[in-house]
Amino acid sequence: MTVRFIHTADWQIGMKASGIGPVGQQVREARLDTINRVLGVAKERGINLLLITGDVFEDNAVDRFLVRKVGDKLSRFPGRVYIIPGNHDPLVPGSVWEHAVWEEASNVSVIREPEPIELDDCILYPCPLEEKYSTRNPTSWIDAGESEKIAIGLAHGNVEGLPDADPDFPIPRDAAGRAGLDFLAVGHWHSFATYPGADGAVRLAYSGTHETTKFGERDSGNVLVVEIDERGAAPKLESVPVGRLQWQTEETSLEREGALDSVLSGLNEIPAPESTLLRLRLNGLLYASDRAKLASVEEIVSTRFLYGIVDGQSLVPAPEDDSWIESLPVGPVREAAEKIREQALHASDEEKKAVATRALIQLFEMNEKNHEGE
Ligand SMILES: [Mn+2]
Repeated sequence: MTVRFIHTADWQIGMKASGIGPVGQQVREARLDTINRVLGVAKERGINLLLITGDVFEDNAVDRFLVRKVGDKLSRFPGRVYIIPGNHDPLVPGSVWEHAVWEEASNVSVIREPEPIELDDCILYPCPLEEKYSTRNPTSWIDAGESEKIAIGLAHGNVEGLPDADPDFPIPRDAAGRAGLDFLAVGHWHSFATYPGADGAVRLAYSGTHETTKFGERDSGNVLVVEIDERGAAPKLESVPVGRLQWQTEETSLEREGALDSVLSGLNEIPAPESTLLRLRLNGLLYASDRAKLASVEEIVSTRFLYGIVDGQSLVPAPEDDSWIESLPVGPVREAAEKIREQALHASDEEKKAVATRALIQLFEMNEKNHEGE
């Protein structure tokens, strides 16, 4: 009998989303709203099993109203929900899992013991976490080899071999095969990622977070729809986008005069600016004739998008473009400009160059403003 379920994780409800000013509130709300989209995918496809593999909440101190809201949403799901606590919201005294809503939501099970749970057509092998950090493999207790039903593990941790990852709750890449599982659903890593076994079948995967949490997070904002036809069959996986916000990083190197024109037209091609957080990085050379356009780019980025920031700190004034300095009246301002230009071009380290570059731009802008209306 075919088993179908939704695998999701790392909702991190209550995430601070600091560093993006007042938009942080909208980012927090999106994480909550996108739960509806997750449940919508299940509804559209007639799926009545939802497996949540950890870090539903940012931490155990989040506002209890948020816990109530999440519990309420899940209680209205017309199917079964199984949740394992993750390292952000581990099962400790005073945790979010002590909230009354989890008792009230009769279709929702917060799993508190690493013990098999037998359902009609499959067996779950859950690995709830009870601490923030550990070097133990949370799946090591699972022995599903003798199971006649489809065996599904739920775990939270770092699959071995992740880039830049500490050995925190390490999960071997072949953990599913070792444990005799048909599929091991894993949380913690925010990107969708699959780990094919020697036979090519994917029995271990991260669904990734339902809603992207920050700039630079690849392939997040999805849920995973999993279908397993029978015990031993290769699971069929489909990553379905559900995220509402796009976190986009664009990087452009300005190499010639007028290069900002293509940056401006590129901004016009971004499809949903009202739901996009944009980080535009500019480097290369800035020509005097492009300074006004840079101001336009900055204005558009900061007003058109949900959130936008232009990082032009590493722009260098084009070296041949110093006629404005020569046009300054002879005196201390011009001498200063010449000294700063020297620093911007030839300082011994990059940080000094960057500081001088910014100073030169400021001096240039001050000079321009002084001449406005002339
Ligand atoms: Mn985690």
